[in-house]
Amino acid sequence: MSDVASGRLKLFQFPRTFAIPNLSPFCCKMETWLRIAGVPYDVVDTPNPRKGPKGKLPFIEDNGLRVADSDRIIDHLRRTRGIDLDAHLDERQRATATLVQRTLEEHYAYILVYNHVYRDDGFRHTGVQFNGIPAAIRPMVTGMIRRSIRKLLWTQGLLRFSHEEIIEAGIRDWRAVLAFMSTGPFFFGDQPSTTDAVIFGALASTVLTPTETPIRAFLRGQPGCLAYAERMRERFFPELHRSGESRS
Ligand SMILES: N[C@@H](CCC(=O)N[C@@H](CS)C(=O)NCC(=O)O)C(=O)O
Repeated sequence: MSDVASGRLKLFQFPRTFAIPNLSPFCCKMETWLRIAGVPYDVVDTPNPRKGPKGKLPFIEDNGLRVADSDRIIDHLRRTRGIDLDAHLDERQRATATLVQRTLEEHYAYILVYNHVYRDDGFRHTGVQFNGIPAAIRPMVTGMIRRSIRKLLWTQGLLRFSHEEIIEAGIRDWRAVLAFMSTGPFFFGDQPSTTDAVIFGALASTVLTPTETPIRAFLRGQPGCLAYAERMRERFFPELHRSGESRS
């Protein structure tokens, strides 16, 4: 049976690395959302974001229709499948969800790129993300990617600050997010919501990967924070939890 006939959704994302769903917070968010919602899907590993409708990952293909951007994909699934992970949230929680998302996706995500890709300390580990590229051209391609990241971070403004200032800004992002986190098991209490997918995306990439930074150390030292990340992984990605036990 063809994929179109079976109606099974395809999720295009970077190949998995480490014992987390994805190094990309947006790909991790998307796959976590699908697991929380119980939507069946097949992963298509795509090291090249240019293949997507918006030149970024993740994107999906649903009955022949390609949709890019994690938020747009969630909207699409809400409309076409009637799934709303946030139906139980009140107005204040919805406002908090937006603020948390903006903090992590529009600010902290750049700090993640800075730590994982721009800095040699991070790239030493995360360079494995590019192992799918033929060895002969890998140094050239990764060099190009890292130069474009440098340009992006300079234009965005982050690189105008010292390393210490960038780290301090990242810790400030997380202090703000954690100030609103319930005692669990999920961000808003008993039921998971889209916010858990957003947070797990950024948190897994920070605390369950080997790139050592003061932000990672700070988060690992916060009561319940590492436990939350591990609980999310265990609950929604049990196959990764088992393989990550000895590594994280
Ligand atoms: N707003 C998008 C952001 C996606 C995004 O920035 N993806 C990054 C990976 S983390 C990407 O594909 N970057 C490649 C590029 O910009 O060339 C979403 O929520 O899906």
